[in-house]
Amino acid sequence: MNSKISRTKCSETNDGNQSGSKDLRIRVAVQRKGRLSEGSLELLRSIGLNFDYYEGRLFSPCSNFPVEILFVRDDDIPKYVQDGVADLGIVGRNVVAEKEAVVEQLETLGFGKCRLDIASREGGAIKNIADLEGCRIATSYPVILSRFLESEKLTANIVEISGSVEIAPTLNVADAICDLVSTGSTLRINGLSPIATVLRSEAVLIGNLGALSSSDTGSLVSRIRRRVQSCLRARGMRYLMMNANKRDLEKLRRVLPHLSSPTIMPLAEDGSIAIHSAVPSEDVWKVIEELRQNGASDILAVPVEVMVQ
Ligand code: PRT
Ligand code: ZN
Repeated sequence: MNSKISRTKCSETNDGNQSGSKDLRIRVAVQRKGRLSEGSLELLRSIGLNFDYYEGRLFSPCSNFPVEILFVRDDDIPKYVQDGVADLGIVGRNVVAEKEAVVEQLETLGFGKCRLDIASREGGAIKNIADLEGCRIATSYPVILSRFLESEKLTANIVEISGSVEIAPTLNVADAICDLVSTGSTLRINGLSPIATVLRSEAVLIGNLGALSSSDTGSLVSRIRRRVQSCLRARGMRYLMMNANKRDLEKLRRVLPHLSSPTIMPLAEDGSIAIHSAVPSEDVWKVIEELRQNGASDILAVPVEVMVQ
């Protein structure tokens, strides 16, 4: 791979206006087709990037921001970002660790959550980590597994398999497996049960080491990162709106989390007020119930799209 591929010049300003001023595009690499594709595209759209996508496409330029989206296999993303072929990438933390990519992990994105587990036959002889000594373990993650075994001071035979790792014990290719697990149903169907978690993973935004500080693309990379941070913050929040009598204000204030002071507006009806406040999504029902008990009425909770601090 040519790691020094030149950057595309485009005739847009940072806001996408056709002004004639020359600027650079940055590249964001995402999984072309797989478990992370939908979440990655949804995130890029929610940060305001406007682009076309259809299956089989390799590149998509954005019409309103100097970004080009690169659709590739997830395994290639860490190296592309490390080598500067892409400035940013969205990929599982497990792949970054396996490829030993030298990149900056900028944000954890909250989707594609899974664990890399070691599992053995249910009711079999391997019941805990110590029992793995001298065993054969099938995996697509030999680098992560060998590091784990080393840290546990165990010697085992790693059998590298590229897919359907879960059938290795049935085929007598291995005594145990080390594979990704999300719901656990693949393990159960194959008569396996987990004995240890090697790594917890989710999709992460990674950046080329020089990308944030680069004099040409650094500010674009920072803008994308800030937008991602704002969307992630917003996803964890609900915006609450309610009506109340002014005399209940102090009680209601105590119920609302102290993240930011609520907005309070007088209503046409004498003594009535409207109160607006952002609340963490996980607490929203508890807060609504307490607000109601303390005199609030007509309570609305709506999702927050963007939250810039
Ligand atoms: O073609 P390409 O190389 O791009 O894709 P891929 O086939 O290598 O990857 P893909 O799309 O399967 O997964 C992409 C990423 O999604 C992984 O690297 C993880 O970061 C994340 N992810 C989250 C998972 C899972 N959950 C997951 N459950 N990746 C794989 N699985 C598989 C697992 O390997 C096992 O076969 O799902 C099965 C177990 O699932 P449960 O629900 O039965 O436990
Ligand atoms: Zn892959």
